[in-house]
Amino acid sequence: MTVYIVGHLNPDTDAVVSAIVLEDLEKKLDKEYKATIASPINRETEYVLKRFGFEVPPMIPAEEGKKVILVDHNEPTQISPSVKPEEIQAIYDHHNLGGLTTPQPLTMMFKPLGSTVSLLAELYKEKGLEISKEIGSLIIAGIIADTVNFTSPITTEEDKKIAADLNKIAGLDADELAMEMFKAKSDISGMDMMEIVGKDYKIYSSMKRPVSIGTWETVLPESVLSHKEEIFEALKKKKAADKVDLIFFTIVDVLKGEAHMFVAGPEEEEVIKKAYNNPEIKDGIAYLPGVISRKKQMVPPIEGAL
Ligand SMILES: [Mn+2]
Repeated sequence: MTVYIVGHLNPDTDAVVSAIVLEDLEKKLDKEYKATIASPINRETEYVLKRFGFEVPPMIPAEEGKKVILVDHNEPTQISPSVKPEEIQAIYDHHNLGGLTTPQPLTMMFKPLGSTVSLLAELYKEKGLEISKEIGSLIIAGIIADTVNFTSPITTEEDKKIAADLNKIAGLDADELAMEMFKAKSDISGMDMMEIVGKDYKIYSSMKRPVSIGTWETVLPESVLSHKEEIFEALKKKKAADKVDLIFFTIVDVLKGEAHMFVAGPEEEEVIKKAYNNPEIKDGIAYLPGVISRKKQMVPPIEGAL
C-alpha cells in the first residue's frame, strides 16, 4: 500500500523537497512511498525542481483510509484537508508542536534545525545510505530556501555542515543558486495581491486566539509594497474567509534582511507594537529591521503579545 508524503498547505521549497527526498530515502529501503503536495507550489520551488530535473509532485489524493507522512509541519490548520489525523503514520519536522492529536501512536522525528531537509540528510547518514548528486542538490536548495541562504537566525551549524558536505558531490555555487531562487520567488508577473498574500501563508490554531501570518520573501520589495491598497483589501477578505481574529502579512527583503509588516487593523496594531517594542509605523506599515524569519522572529513575539 502506497504511503503518501506531504508538506504543508501553501508549500514552500523545504516542504516540497522534503517530500521528494523522503520518497528517495524510503525507496532505498524498498518501501512504497510517494511524494505529493498539499496545494500548488511557488515559483522558487518550480525553479529548483526544473533546475535539478525533478517533476512537480502530484496533489495528495483525497481517498479515505490511506497512509500519510507529514513533512515540515504538524499544526492542524496547515495540514491538507485531504489528510485525516488517523491516516498519519509519521511526522518529520523542525517546527514547534502545534496541537495535533491522533488516535494512533506514530513515528516522530523533530529537530530544531534550519530546515526539514537538513533532518532528512542526517537520516541518510544514520541509515548508511548514499545521497545522489540530484538529491544532494535538492537538499542544499531546501536548506538555502528556509535559512535564506544561511542568513536567517534559524540557521544552525549543522545546516551549514550538511550543505557543505553535500556540496562536495553537488558542486554548486550556493550564492548563485540562492540568487536565482530568490529572483524566481520575487517574480509576481500574472499574480494578484490576493495570491501574493496567500502564497506563503500559515494559520496558527494553537495560539491563544486564531492568527494567520503570511510572508512574501523578495529581492524586490517595491514591486509588492507599491500595491499597498490592494494588499490591505486582500487582508480584509482573507481574514474574514479564514475566520482568524488577527492577520499579519510581512514583506521580507531577503537581501537587506529587513521586513515591512502590514498593520491590518487596530487590534493588529496593538499586537505589533507590543511584539516589536513600538516599531516605526508609517502609513499602516511597520518597519522591522533585522526581521526575516517567521518561525523565530514573527510567531513567538506575536504569540507573546496576544
Ligand atoms: Mn521548513
